Amino acid sequence: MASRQVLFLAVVVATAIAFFPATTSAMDYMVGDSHGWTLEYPSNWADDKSFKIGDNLVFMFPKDKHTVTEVDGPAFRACDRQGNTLRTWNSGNDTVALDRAGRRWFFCNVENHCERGMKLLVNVADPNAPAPSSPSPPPPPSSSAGINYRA
Ligand SMILES: *[C@@H]1O[C@H](CO)[C@@H](O)[C@H](O)[C@H]1NC(C)=O
Ligand SMILES: [Cu+2]
Repeated sequence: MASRQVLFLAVVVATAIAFFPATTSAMDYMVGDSHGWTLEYPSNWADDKSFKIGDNLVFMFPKDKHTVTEVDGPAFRACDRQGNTLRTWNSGNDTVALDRAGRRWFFCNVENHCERGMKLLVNVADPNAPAPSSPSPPPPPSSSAGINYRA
């Protein structure tokens, strides 16, 4: 009886592992680390990071000096403060949940702060998406390729 319970447990564990492969724990990222979300924000801060669904971005900044403004790609690229704004956070301690896969664009909507480097693009991965397949090799030539039957 005990061994049946052990077997049952083993099946449960194996099933859990099969259904949740390579699930890593969610991360809270302090944007800009010790610089925070300020004019000292290092523009390459995100370069060595891989964001995934479930992670959070925590923006810390002096309230009323900056904003966290989520915009679309064109507004982001142009630092266009009149562009398409999706959402703004301005408490100075703002957690943005990365709750969907894909690109998200943030900048500071104060004066020329975006031009001065307060802009952040994150590319959020879906850890449960199937791994991208490697490019398939070209199909092998069919057996008749190159043969001129009328020769
Ligand atoms: C920021 O907010 C979180 C909860 O939203 C809180 O736990 C934390 O103490 C706050 N940090 C500061 C420095 O205010
Ligand atoms: Cu700013």
